[in-house]
Amino acid sequence: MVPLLALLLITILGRQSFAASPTCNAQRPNIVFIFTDDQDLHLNSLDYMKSLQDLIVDNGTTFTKHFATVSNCCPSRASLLRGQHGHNTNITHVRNPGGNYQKWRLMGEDNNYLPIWLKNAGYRTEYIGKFLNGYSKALYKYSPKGWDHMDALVDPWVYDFNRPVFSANGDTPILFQGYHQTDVLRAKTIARLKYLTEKQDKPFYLTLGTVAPHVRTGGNLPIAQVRHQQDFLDATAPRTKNFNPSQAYTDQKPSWLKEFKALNQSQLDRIDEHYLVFSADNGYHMGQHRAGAGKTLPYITDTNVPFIVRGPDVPRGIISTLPSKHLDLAPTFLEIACIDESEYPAFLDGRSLLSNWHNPRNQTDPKHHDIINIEFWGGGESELPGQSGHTNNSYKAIRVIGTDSSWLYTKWCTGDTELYDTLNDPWELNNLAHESNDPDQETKRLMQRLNGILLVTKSCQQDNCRNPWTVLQNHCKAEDPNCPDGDIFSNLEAAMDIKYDAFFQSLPEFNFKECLLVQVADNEEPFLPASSKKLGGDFREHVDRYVDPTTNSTKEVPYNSQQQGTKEQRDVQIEEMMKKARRLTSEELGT
Ligand SMILES: *[C@@H]1O[C@H](CO)[C@@H](O)[C@H](O)[C@H]1NC(C)=O
Ligand SMILES: *[C@@H]1O[C@H](CO)[C@@H](O)[C@H](O)[C@H]1NC(C)=O
Ligand SMILES: *[C@@H]1O[C@H](CO)[C@@H](O)[C@H](O)[C@H]1NC(C)=O
Ligand SMILES: *[C@@H]1O[C@H](CO)[C@@H](O)[C@H](O)[C@H]1NC(C)=O
Ligand SMILES: *[C@@H]1O[C@H](CO)[C@@H](O)[C@H](O)[C@H]1NC(C)=O
Ligand SMILES: CC(=O)N[C@H]1CO[C@H](CO)[C@@H](O)[C@@H]1O
Repeated sequence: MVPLLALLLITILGRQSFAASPTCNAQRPNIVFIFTDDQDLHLNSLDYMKSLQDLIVDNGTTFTKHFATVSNCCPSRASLLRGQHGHNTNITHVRNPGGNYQKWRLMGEDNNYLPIWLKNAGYRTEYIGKFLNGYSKALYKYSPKGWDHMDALVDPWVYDFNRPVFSANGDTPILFQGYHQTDVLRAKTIARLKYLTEKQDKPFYLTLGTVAPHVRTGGNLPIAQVRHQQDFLDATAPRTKNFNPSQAYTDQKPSWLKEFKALNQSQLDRIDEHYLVFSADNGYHMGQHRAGAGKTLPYITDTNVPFIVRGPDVPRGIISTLPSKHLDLAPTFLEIACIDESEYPAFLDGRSLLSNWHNPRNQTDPKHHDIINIEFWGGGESELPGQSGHTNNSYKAIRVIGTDSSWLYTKWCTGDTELYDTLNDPWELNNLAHESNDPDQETKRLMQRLNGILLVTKSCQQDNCRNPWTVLQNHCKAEDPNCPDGDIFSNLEAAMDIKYDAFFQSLPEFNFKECLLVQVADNEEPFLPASSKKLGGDFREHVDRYVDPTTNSTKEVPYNSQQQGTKEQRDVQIEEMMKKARRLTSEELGT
């Protein structure tokens, strides 16, 4: 129920002529963006996807260090669509009060986001599949803004693979009887691609958002198409080094995670069944750190997602370790669309990745470290029956990604601290900040630097997100006229110089005041610089308490009587599917 935006594939098809800004190539490529829901990078699910391997991986560049900065569906998608951190969109969860489609609308974030920017630049914008959580039978008339064509799955049926309900452009929702949701998504996408490439001249941006391999409502296992149910019967969830680890490791974990009991045989069987059912499209964490199944945690399985780009001038068959994050995609698409930088929205926190895509082998200076801010507010969840979620799951984390050193540092709302040396401990087992590991002076000095950077990134806006070291440098100068010039703070290694011990020691240690379900500025002091306390508030309406509209259906929408997705249905086109489709009645909608 709490989906993590996961597999991302961007394939840039042909090029089409179109008026463009003078600084840019007039041939503007089409952009096709495919993302699945809750797919892992580290549990090998991509190995089972042959078409993906043949069509995209072998013919594109795979980026192995791409991150979702909030490991949860709605915040992650909002962040991608606005090019901003979750702390600036304030869409911080999948449901009220943290956020969902209704909060997104009420804050007016839908008046200024990616499809609108691309449309203004002359692109045709289309979207098929799952949009933001809470686009529901009560809200379907408020079709997401900015799309020339929007065909969205409607709640509460989004996770019912055997009961596909879509609303096209805000029209009465349609039930596609007799078909599996994934087949309907495929047929719809093919029909739109035909239209876009044959029947109109604009360059286009098309998103396909699948629900697979997400679990069904209530943590029930997803339903694969009938034709795939016998595939991969022998597959089991990989026993990674941090899979169901011993008590000594669990004792080092923070907040609710340290309470996990070792997974017993029936839970392990369930995890393997879950993996098996997923076969072709797989999940997120499964048994790592004893957490049964799900996301919402800061660890590598939950935040580092598959990301592959295929297109003009993107090398084929390459693996790149250049770091990036979802909120960098909006500026990247703006650059592809030849929009002049002076016209970019002021609030973007990300940076364009286009030069990385064109030169994925170009490792920058090995001393250079990329800082990835990871954050979460409110409830963490488990999708393993018998293992419940927990409200104390707010945290602020940074990943420092470098070729010579690499770290994950996390401050939890419970006051717990975690530090992992992710170069030497990639499965994040030895918590160097934990008292049982008796942190030495060097570790403490390192944590003071990481605290300094976290103070900036946890609430950064715009340039401060791109250059957090500069904020520290300016702060140092403001506090101390003798603070040295130069690029002393340009990377972690330079900042480790003992000359700066006093400065880093003088910084307050970041701690949440308490565990809350939402982002409240006063709970997350201090702010560096002080102006970042606005948390994106200049670019959205303020919404505090709000109500999710509901309707009371008096009649149930029928499930397909049999499981769908047979071999024969593999190539059925949308026109054929439409013959059995019908509009939902007002009794079914409750309107
Ligand atoms: C490689 O990266 C460096 C550092 O970012 C940059 O200065 C240089 O222009 C890049 N080279 C190419 C070919 O993109
Ligand atoms: C395993 O643990 C779950 C959750 O605590 C429990 O419901 C189940 O009965 C246990 N199974 C076995 C075989 O002990
Ligand atoms: C959450 O953490 C706070 C602070 O440590 C603690 O007082 C509270 O009991 C915790 N809540 C739950 C439900 O465990
Ligand atoms: C974020 O949203 C919550 C809930 O809607 C609200 O209470 C809080 O004040 C907002 N925070 C900011 C910084 O806008
Ligand atoms: C639906 O039913 C609930 C419970 O009876 C009621 O509180 C609510 O007002 C109803 N909503 C609508 C839109 O009729
Ligand atoms: C879909 C596509 O472009 N496939 C190509 C992938 O790369 C191989 C080898 O270069 C080509 O043979 C395919 O046509």
